[in-house]
Amino acid sequence: MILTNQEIVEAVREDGICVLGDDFLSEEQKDFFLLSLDQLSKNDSDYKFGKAYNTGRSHNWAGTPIAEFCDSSLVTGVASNYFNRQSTCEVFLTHEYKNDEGLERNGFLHFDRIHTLKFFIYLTDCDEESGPFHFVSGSHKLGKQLREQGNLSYVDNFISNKKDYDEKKNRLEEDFPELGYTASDATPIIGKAGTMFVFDTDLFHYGGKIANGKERKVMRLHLR
Ligand SMILES: O=C(O)CCC(=O)C(=O)O
Ligand SMILES: [Fe+2]
Repeated sequence: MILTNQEIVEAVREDGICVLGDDFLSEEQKDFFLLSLDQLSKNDSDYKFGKAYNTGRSHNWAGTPIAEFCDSSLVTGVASNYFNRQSTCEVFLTHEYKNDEGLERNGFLHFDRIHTLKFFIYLTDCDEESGPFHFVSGSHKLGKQLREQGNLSYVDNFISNKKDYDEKKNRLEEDFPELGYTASDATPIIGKAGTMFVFDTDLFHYGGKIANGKERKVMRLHLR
């Protein structure tokens, strides 16, 4: 299944997401991404599902396979086509292995409060029990409306703005019960290590809720 950047962008515009499959990355790339996460995992992290690291802009990885991937024609081509302007790329690495501290924000069916295009890669095999990413196809159109309505309530004061961000409504079941969406409306993406997909964060989605004894490792690129 070889999709052109144009086809990927069209799918994301239409459905909010495009699943690219599991044969885009070389063994070297996967090994390096995993090793990078394992190195970071020595550091503390305040993430209820395990460990999560925002490693900042991709240039922090200059000269490594991570920067090389960020600069690939796939990532840069899809991003420039989607945004029609320059964008920035941040690299996140996460390891989900805990389910006894309650639900982290990404565990609730939600759209993101900051509009982003994300490249999401499973670095470990992910089955139904390993906290797969779930999504509601096509929901990004409603998600965009809800996000923009929320933004209108922003006030022009930086302290309130920050507070507003923390309190900003983005969870379907808690904040918009009248819409009737529940986590059970969402479809999981199951796949082996290397499985990659691209989504617009206005899409209703959640993930990271692993079963006992299971784990999931992920690399995400945030483009905006
Ligand atoms: O961990 C997941 O599968 C969901 C992550 C998420 O909510 C996001 O990347 O915006
Ligand atoms: Fe999210």
